[in-house]
Order: sequence, then structure tokens, then C-alpha cells
Amino acid sequence: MSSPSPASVSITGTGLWAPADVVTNAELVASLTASAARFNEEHAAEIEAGSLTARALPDEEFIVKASGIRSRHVMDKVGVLDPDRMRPHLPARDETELGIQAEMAMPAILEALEQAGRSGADVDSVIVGCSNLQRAYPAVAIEIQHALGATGWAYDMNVACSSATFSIQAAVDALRNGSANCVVVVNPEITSGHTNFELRDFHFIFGDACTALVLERSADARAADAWEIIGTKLATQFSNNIRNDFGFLNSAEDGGRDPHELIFRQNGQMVFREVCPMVAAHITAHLEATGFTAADVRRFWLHQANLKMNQLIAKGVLGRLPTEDEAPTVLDEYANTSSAGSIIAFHEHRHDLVGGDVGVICSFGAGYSVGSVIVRRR
Ligand code: CO8
Repeated sequence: MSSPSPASVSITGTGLWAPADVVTNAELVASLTASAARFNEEHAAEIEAGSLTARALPDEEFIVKASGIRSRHVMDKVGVLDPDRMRPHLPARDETELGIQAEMAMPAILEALEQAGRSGADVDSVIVGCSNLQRAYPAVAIEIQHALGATGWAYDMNVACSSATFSIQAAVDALRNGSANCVVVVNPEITSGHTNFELRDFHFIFGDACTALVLERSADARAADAWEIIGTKLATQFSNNIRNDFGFLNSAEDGGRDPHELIFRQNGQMVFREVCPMVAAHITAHLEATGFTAADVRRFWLHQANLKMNQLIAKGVLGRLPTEDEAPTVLDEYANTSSAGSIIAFHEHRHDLVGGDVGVICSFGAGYSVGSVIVRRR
């Protein structure tokens, strides 16, 4: 006797919130130039003696050419651009106030719920998936569950830039096995808290944003715009090429660490070289396993880290460079918003597709981690 086929699950709403502050490449380059010049002046003797490396100066043209990024939203522009600070000002909050990640999540979730024709009371599961969590516990997801007036259960998870697609698979599993009926997946990314604005290799890469999705069994969907999930495929492979060693053992460690190890760092070239073929092969295998070919895909909503990277990945799948219509770019405006990136692309660039059109949401990042979600407009 064959087992019953699993229930169909759909994405029934999406939401996006980005902070009002926008930083252009020109502004970022000006502040790092001032900060690096001051550092080099203050440490001239050590640099001369060879015990310290001079900080290299950034270049606006390099940033656009190497990454495609032109601007980014940040929680606090003043602190990020202050050469004496180079990190945002985020005032500590009293425990009675909503936390900063829960606060940024609410407008994104409410937008997604409205599209789904649902309210907070309908939600019985909240999964927060993001690269950096403001605290260990209580889970930000449980705080959001409370703020929404939702029931059921909630938890936080972190798979770096792949947190959204990994959360989607967790939501699909919960809906299929009946442990939830209406799941909110939310990705509150405050990347400016872990971006190294003092070094030119890293200062331009990231931006802040929060995305949200509502997922339900297709039979329960009320939304006019519903996207059936045809399949999800996740993969991980250990690599030290993207690291952030911030953690609860830092203060207990003997020997101490360079403070620059406690925020994001990467070997960008190695990441580029190793991740592009890995992701192209991943998407191709996923399409094959679900009975599709690249030619069946109307749109790719790819992780937004680097324009060249996305072109190379899409080329690896399609056998030619993609058009902007096939693989839309949002990183020019938002930069790399970690797990939120592919969902921003899906949020902003899906409305022109018609019923039956197939697309692929795909994320990739630290771990390494890759997640693809094949969807079809209902
Ligand atoms: N201005 C001028 N020069 C620069 C700058 C700058 N801003 N930045 C670097 N350079 C210099 C370098 O110092 C180097 O100089 P030199 O030759 O003298 O050493 C030269 O330019 C060439 O540098 P690269 O070889 O590094 O340049 P690339 O062409 O490789 O471009 C990129 C750098 C854009 C970073 C590129 O390598 C890239 O995009 N790689 C992939 C990045 C990626 O996708 N990362 C994964 C995503 S991160 C993730 O998973 C999320 C983790 C959690 C995030 C948490 C939030 C913080």
C-alpha cells in the first residue's frame, strides 16, 4: 500500500521592513577614509616598524564593480558614519519594552498576514531565522509570538544567510505533519551590528532589513496570491571561509581574541570560487529531482550578496547569463541583507508572474549552507 502524498503547502503572504536611514557608497567611503587615515597617523611608528599593517583606503568605484552594491539601509546612519565610532548607536532597551528585532519584525509580519487574509490570532507557529540574534533567550520568536497574540510554539534558528530557506523547510515540515496550521517565518537582520566598518574589505557588504512570510496548507489558503511549494532542498558543507566568532564563551576564553574576529569576516575570493559551482549544481539537481529543467523556471530569486556571483550561478543553471527579468537584483539598493535578501527579491519581483509560473528562491552563505525552494504560482 502506498503512503498518502504529503499535504500541499503554500506561501500566502510576504512582508518587508527596512530602516529609514540609507547610506550611499560615497558616504561610506568618506567615513572609512577619515577613520583609516586617523588610524594610520596614530599608529605611524608601529606601521613604520612593521609591527602593524596600515589600513588601506576604500574606493567607491571598486565597490560597485566588485559587488554591484550602491547603497544600504541601516538602523543608525550617524553611528555607522562617525569615524570615531564606526558602528550604529542602538540604545539599550528596558525589559518591559519590545526588543529591537521583535520591533522590526512586526511591520513585516503584519504586511504578510494582511496579504494572507490572516491576523495574529490565526498564527500558531513563529520561526525567527537570521544570522545574528540579539540574545540567547528568551527566544526573539517567542517575544514576537506574544506581541502578535499568537498561540502554539515559536523558536529561533540561525543558518546565516540561508536562515530563511532553512526556516521555510521547517515550516513546510510542521504544516505537513500537522504540528502547525499557520506559520510565520521572519528574518530580522541587523547586519550593521556585526559588520566591520573599519576595514575596506568588509565595510560595504551588508545592509539591515526584515522580511516575513506566512505559510499554510494550500487547502486552507485564503490569499488571492498563493505560491505552492513544489519542493525544498537544503545542503551544508563545513568551511572556515566565512566566520563570526562572537559567542557566550568569549569572556571566558584564555588568550583572548582580536576584536575583529568577533564580527563578520570572510575570504571573499574563496567564497566566490567555491560557492558559485556548489549553488548552480544544487539548483540543477533540485530541479531535476522535481521533474523540471532550467527552461521551466520563469524566475530565480537568488540570495543577494554579489551581482557577479548571481550571474555566474544563474549561468551555471541556464547555460547563459540571465536577464534582469529572470534573476532580479535588489542588492544595488539593499546590499547583502543576509537571510532577508532572496525574500526581498521574491517580495518585490513576483507580481508579474501568472498562474502556473515556476520560480526558485535560493539562498547561500556561511557554513557553507545552501537552500532552494521551488514554488509555483497558483
Ligand atoms: N575599496 C577599495 N579596495 C577594496 C575594497 C574597497 N571597499 N575592498 C577590498 N578592496 C581591495 C582588497 O583589499 C584587495 O586589495 P589587494 O589586492 O591590495 O589585497 C583588492 O581590492 C581585491 O580584493 P578582493 O580579491 O577581495 O576582491 P573581489 O573581487 O573578490 O571582491 C567581494 C570582494 C565583493 C567581497 C567578493 O569576493 C564577494 O562578493 N565574495 C562573495 C561574498 C559572499 O557572498 N559572502 C557570503 C555571504 S556572507 C553570509 O553568508 C552571511 C554571514 C552572516 C552575515 C552576518 C552579518 C554581518
